[in-house]
Amino acid sequence: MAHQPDARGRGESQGAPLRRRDTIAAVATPPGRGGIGVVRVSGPLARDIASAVTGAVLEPRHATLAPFRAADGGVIDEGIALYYPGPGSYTGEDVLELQGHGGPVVMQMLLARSLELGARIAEPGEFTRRAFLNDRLDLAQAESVADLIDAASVEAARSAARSLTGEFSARVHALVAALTELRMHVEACIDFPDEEIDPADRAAQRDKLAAIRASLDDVLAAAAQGAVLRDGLTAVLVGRPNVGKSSLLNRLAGDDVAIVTPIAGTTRDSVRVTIQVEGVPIHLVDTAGLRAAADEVERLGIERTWRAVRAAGAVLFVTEPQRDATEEELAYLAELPPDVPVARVMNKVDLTRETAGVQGEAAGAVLYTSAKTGEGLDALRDWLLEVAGWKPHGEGLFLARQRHLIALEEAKNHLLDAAAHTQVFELFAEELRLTQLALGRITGEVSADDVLGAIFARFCIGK
Ligand SMILES: Nc1nc2c(ncn2[C@@H]2O[C@H](COP(=O)(O)OP(=O)(O)OP(=O)(O)O)[C@@H](O)[C@H]2O)c(=O)[nH]1
Ligand SMILES: [Mg+2]
Repeated sequence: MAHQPDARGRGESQGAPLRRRDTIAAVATPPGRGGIGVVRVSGPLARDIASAVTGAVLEPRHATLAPFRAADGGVIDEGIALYYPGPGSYTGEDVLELQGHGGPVVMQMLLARSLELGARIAEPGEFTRRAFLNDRLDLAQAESVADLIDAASVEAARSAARSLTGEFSARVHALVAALTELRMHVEACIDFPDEEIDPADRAAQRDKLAAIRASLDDVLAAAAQGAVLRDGLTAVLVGRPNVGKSSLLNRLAGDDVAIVTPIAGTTRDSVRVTIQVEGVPIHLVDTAGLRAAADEVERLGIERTWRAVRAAGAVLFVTEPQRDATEEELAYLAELPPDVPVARVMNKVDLTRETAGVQGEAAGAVLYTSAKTGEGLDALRDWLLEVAGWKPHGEGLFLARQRHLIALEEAKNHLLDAAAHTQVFELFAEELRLTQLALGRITGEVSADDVLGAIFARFCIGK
């Protein structure tokens, strides 16, 4: 066969045997005070550091209460030391965890002690990177470590945990396995003239291809929904002064985030707050009301409004229902970027039952709300979810990243091309190979070093 379908190419581990790594250390718990703080050490010196600090030979994977000592024998802290010999550890190397009292000075002293004993400070994400390089986690799992830590809702955390335990990777691996099988089948046909191929074989190949396409579509749908959970939507509240933008923001956030007064031109700066709607993060931006600015501060504020609008995933254009849209409002509406979904929000419906008609182009969604009574806000939330691309999907989402979606889309396109070329075995086989390569990037079987660097650099230190 021309290509090894499951060839691995993990950057540093490619070809030459793993080079002996140095020992890294970091405070693994967040800065600040807490009941417990953990210093984590990984690498060949972990064992020696353990005995130098605790004065004991630690039994693997047993909690040992011990004094943690400085070089002069003075006690820094008393805590629990845990030693995990490699490869059965998080990183796959020898790992030491010193669980002390979570004060910043204690933690820094313990870290300094580890450095004194030969470790160096870990880079962001380096523990997880080593776990990946030592095959403890694949790339999608490693990314989900960061996503689980950063999860902003229960739903996001659940989806990240599903990726961490390998469910997402298992689905991708199943696709790769099916592709490998189909490729072997197709590549075996390459050397034979067309008339020698059993038509039943061709039919079987087409069936297999169809099955792979269907399950790729499933994975893509679950991943796309997961990406919504991770990234959410940025929605900007825009409109004339005094229409109730800040009041709507406060009501949606359930908190007095922005100042509200009857004075037109209250909000000067953009105010941001993230709310959760069914677990989907919606980043709301309240802005300075649009009008011919009265002073320099307001002018700068309105400039910021337009900047926020240009970066928006959705615009809530707020007006009052008891009057028709003004010329000015219609002009502002016309200035909104054409590709951003806009909802016309008629606020203050509690003041009047007679609502003016909606004017202006592309009426799109029209919502009637009252920031005062809360009327219409459920419909507003529903609209935001719809624009975010959220469909109630139940279980089975993966907290996918854009990187994963791009790879899945690419795989899908190659499968489409494969389907178009089932008659020419060379082309068919080549498209299947490209599909497999795209999928391999998700789990990191084929990843360039710069991609790995970019992924792990976004972790915090100690992870
Ligand atoms: N009755 C009623 N009053 C509202 C409603 N929403 C806002 N208001 C009032 O309208 C006034 C202006 O509200 P804001 O939320 O400050 O309006 P804004 O659009 O943020 O105004 P600027 O910041 O000046 O652009 C305040 O007196 C609010 O109490 C509503 O739904 N019903
Ligand atoms: Mg305001």
